Parts: sequence; structure tokens; C-alpha cells
Amino acid sequence: MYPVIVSLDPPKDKDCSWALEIAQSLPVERVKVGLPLILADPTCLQLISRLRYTIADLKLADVGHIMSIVMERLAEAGVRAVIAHAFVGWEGALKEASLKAKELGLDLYLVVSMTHKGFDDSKLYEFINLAYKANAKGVVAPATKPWVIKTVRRWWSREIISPGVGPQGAKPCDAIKAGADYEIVGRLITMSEKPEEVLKQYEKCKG
Ligand code: BMP
Repeated sequence: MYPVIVSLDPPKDKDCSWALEIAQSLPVERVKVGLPLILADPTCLQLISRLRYTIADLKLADVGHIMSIVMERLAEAGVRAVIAHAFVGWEGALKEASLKAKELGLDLYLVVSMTHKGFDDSKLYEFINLAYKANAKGVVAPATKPWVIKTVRRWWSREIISPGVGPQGAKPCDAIKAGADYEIVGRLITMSEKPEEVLKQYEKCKG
């Protein structure tokens, strides 16, 4: 299997069948879905979750009881993992979210850095400590900033999953070479005429 999580973000003219077709046809274990898919068709989440290990990327960033309600709904739909923002902090937010994830058997991922230039990386160390405290399965860190991944890798022994490949600037394998475990790839695969060819580039990531 490839170290790739396919991000299924249907553009306006696509629907659930587009996402299902991609999830079904590609040899990947995991997919990531977010608001573009859920708003296109809320029932799609359940269908996708039956096919693949599905990470719900709503980038939860709320008070604890609201994140908990959302997580209960997501677990009901069958997703296996959720992504929350680290910046919301512990007391009143991630403390409750991490307890709820444990209760529901959901894997928790925390966003510790983002792919765009404007993201402030000054609290990276603090965010990694929060990820340990929350017993996160992994963190999201940007393929567009390999130096951030290298730093995270020094401090964080669990999974690093990394978006930003293709249209956002990183090349396939950049993040893996910097220390990530999976690259999160959306349009480079979902808009490709030959998605298998894109996946094949991952055969040689580690030389
Ligand atoms: P694409 O490969 O098409 O650029 O999609 C990237 C995916 O990763 C999107 O679903 C986006 O929400 C997500 N993502 C990102 O692009 N940057 C981040 O810092 C964090 C993300 O989750």
C-alpha cells in the first residue's frame, strides 16, 4: 500500500458518486473527507466510511462539548478518525475532545502547522506537547514546509500526516523524505487522468 491518504474534496460539479468511485478504485487504505463532501451530500460520509478508513477533517476548533457532539455524530456515521486544531488549547477544549475520542474509539489527529504562508509556526513545540497530552494518534504538518516536518519528527514519535502536495507546491515524497508517514493528496490524484501513475511515484520515496 502507498503511504498516501487521498483527500476527497468534490468540486461544485461533482457529487458523492465521484468520491465513491475514487475511493473504490484506488489501492489506498485511507481517505480524508471534509466539508466539501459533507455539504455536497451528508449521506456520503457513511458510504465512504464503509469502504475505507475515513478521516473526518472538520478541523474541529471549538469548546469541548461542541467538539464532543460533532465527534459523536461522526462516529455514528462510521468514520475512524477526526482532525482537530491544536490551537484551541487543553482546558475546556482538547481535554474533553480527547476523552470523547477515547470513549468513541476514534483516532484523533491534531493540526500543528499548516501549508499556507500565513500560518504562525511559533507555537509548534506547545502544539506537539498538546498532541501528546491528548494522546493523539498523529499530527498534521505541511509538506510545503519540510523544515517544519523535520522539526516535528524530532519531537514527535507517532504519525505525521502531511498535505500540500501538487497544486500547493510540494512534490510527491517531499514530506515522506522529511519524516512524514503519509502524504495527504487531493487534486493531484482526484483531478488526474491517471491517478495510479501519481500513486506509483510513492514506490520510490524512501530510495
Ligand atoms: P490538495 O492536495 O487538493 O491541495 O488538498 C489538500 C487537502 O489537505 C485539503 O483537504 C485541505 O483541506 C487539507 N489541508 C491543507 O491543504 N493544508 C493544511 O495545512 C491542512 C489541511 O488539512
